[in-house]
Amino acid sequence: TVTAELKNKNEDHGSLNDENSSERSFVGGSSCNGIHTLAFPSISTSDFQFDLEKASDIIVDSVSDFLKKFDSVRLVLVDLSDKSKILSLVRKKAAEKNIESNKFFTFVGDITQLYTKGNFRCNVIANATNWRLKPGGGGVNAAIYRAAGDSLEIATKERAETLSPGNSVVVPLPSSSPLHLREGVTHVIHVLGPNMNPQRPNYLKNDYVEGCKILHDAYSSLFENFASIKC
Ligand code: AR6
Repeated sequence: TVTAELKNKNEDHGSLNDENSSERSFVGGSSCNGIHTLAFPSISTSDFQFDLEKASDIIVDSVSDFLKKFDSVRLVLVDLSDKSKILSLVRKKAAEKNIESNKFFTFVGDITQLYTKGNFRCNVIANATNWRLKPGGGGVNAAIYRAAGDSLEIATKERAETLSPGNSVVVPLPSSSPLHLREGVTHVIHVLGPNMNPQRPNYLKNDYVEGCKILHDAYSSLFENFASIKC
């Protein structure tokens, strides 16, 4: 899988040089470069405290189901550290299931700097959000709102006021947003996963029957919404 990551990085870097040698701006052109790519964090497994073994099973099953239905897409699970437990669990289980490593792989880095820091192009990113779709809090939600600027909050409010667990909403990023301009991200998909943290709303009190169902629904909704975006 490491090889697949590097290979994909290099391919992206190469195509960037061919196309955009003088300018690193995505405005006015297709940022997906023909490969519709979704980068997503592991939903619910940090602040929402969802079990990592169960979450990794659900990620791999959902990815596998999705890739049976769609061609010419890439799904990329992202986390900040190369010591990420969820990344190693998912890599192992994806290999056991023989999931094609050029269509699904893991990437270590900040999801808000995939292009500028990682030379990796993703036209769509997912956010592990809260039910009010509010900026701030912590984790990836705070990072994405910080990187995208105020226009993400405005664009989000035009699409939805709140989200229920297991659902997602697609938000087109205005081309003036720094996340669009610098990173080539055209859409953010907010996803609300199940919450196992007693300090947060909609706490599931360790009910993993319900929790697993909601996490499964969350990934299905995320991937279906991603597939509905025109590249
Ligand atoms: N880039 C990539 N991955 C990240 C980044 C980043 N910049 N930041 C965190 N992660 P979490 P949740 C990974 O806690 O568990 C928020 O306050 C992180 O290591 O962001 O669904 C919301 O407002 C982990 O693997 O989301 C909600 O209230 C994954 O992203 C609540 O937290 C998800 O961790 C949602 O909690």
